This record gives sequence, C-alpha cells and structure tokens, in this order.
Amino acid sequence: MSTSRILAGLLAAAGLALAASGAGADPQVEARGVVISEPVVRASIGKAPNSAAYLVIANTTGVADRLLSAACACAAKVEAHESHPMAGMPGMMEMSPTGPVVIPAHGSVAFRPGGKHLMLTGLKGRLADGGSQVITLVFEHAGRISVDFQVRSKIAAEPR
Ligand SMILES: [Cu+2]
Repeated sequence: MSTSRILAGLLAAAGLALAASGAGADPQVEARGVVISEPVVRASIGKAPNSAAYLVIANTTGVADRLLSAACACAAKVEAHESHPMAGMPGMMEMSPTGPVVIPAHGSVAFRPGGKHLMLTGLKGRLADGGSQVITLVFEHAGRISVDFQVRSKIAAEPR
C-alpha cells in the first residue's frame, strides 16, 4: 500500500471521528462500510412490555447488505417491523415483521416512527428516558455491530 493511500485512510478515519464528536451530533457507528446514525429507542410507556427502536443504516460499499437479525439484553426479542395502514380501518395502523432488510449498495434505509422499526418485545425492565441500551445488529456482510441507542420519550418522526 502506498504512503498516500495510508494517509487518505487516516484522514477519512479522522473526519469520521470529528463528525461523531461534534457538538450535538448524534452518536454514529461505522463498521466495515456500514454506518449507523440516529440510534434511539422509545422510553417505556407505563408497564408496556414492548418498545421500538429507530436508526438510519447507510451502506457505503458497492455491495448490497442485509440486516439479518438484532438483539438486546433488555428484551426477549428484537425484530425488524414495518408499520402500515390497516385495510378498511381508516386511521389505524398495524405492523408486521419485515424479514431481512436490504441496505442497498451506496444507499441507506431509515427506521422511523410510522415506518420501519426494530420491535423490542418482552422488555426485562423499564427503559427510562435519558438512558441508553446496546442493541447488536447482525448483517450478512458487515457482521455484528453493537450500537448504543439513546432512550428517549419523544422521538421525531421526520428526518432531521
Ligand atoms: Cu412493531
């Protein structure tokens, strides 16, 4: 590997670190070409045994990847879901498991309220606003990536 290549790699790494540590910046995790940003999980509502987590997954590589599974020590199960309007029930939403979620080459997929989310079922304790929870994501190519999700009682639906 040439010296200039190494330097370019170091600069790219430094740039990412700066972006992640900027004032008010969301925590961002990069591993093997997959970049996770805006990781948040909804704080528990009353004694509800379920919650949902949101994030944006970007794939900087030229090969499509797939989110195969996810897990959290805080829940019995974590599963990718998609919300959609209920047929014949105006204003009502329902949701169903998506199966593996494709992250296109040089593309990204947003998990946001009202759309895709990571469903946490069988919570083992209350998720308190202001805390954090590690959720481990498993990708077909990028492998396992553990991400610190911020616990929030209010979560914006729209991209920021
Ligand atoms: Cu769900």
